[in-house]
Amino acid sequence: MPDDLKVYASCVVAPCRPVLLFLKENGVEYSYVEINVLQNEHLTPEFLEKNPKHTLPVIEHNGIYISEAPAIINHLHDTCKIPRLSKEVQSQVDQLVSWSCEQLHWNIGFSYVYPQIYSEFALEDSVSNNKLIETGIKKICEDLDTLEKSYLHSNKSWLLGVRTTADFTVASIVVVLELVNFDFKMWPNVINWLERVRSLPGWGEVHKFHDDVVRQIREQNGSSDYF
Ligand SMILES: N[C@@H](CCC(=O)N[C@@H](CS)C(=O)NCC(=O)O)C(=O)O
Repeated sequence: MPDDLKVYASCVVAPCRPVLLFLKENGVEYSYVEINVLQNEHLTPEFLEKNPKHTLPVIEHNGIYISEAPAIINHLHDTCKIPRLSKEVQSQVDQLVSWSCEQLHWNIGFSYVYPQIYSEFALEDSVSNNKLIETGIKKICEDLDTLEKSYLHSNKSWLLGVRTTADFTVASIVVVLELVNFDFKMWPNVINWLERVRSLPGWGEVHKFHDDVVRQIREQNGSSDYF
């Protein structure tokens, strides 16, 4: 168990959740510091000293600061002495964790969901913003097709056949689509897999804020699918 592990995270930032799930799943103790991004707490001089790139999550461990969810998970693996899977499987896990926190989060978050719900992520003129969202949805459909057909085909329960960190990491990013009431019906394997991941211990606690927001959105839209 690492000494003095502090996690700086935000309940609205999706890539924070895989780190929290990883810590909970492996019983690692830590102290939690909520950074209110809506009030720009990640842009204060104190926070920029911890992470000049001002992204969340960040961990502080024995005097060093680490950002980027995949690097944090990798660091925790070693310092908490959490057993690695076979080299072959671990490389596949690392590949999916990096992909989800980079390309998938870029496509789902910054190119589709955030420009629709946060004004600071929307492009100034509405034509360009609509173009961004149109391109975003095409990439997201490709990403969901990849999950559906290349990872979750043939009744596979988990992305890599066995449950790994990749499942809750990829799922934490995919559920960001719920913030715009996205309809997953073209991807039934993804729907079933999301239900499975959602029932894992720790998921509900870590996603409480997200789930509450989604529930409110669904109530406003009169839809009760999923919950
Ligand atoms: N690749 C990063 C993604 C983290 C990320 O995108 N964080 C965004 C959340 S939307 C953030 O902190 N944005 C605040 C900013 O960039 O000022 C990771 O894996 O940690």
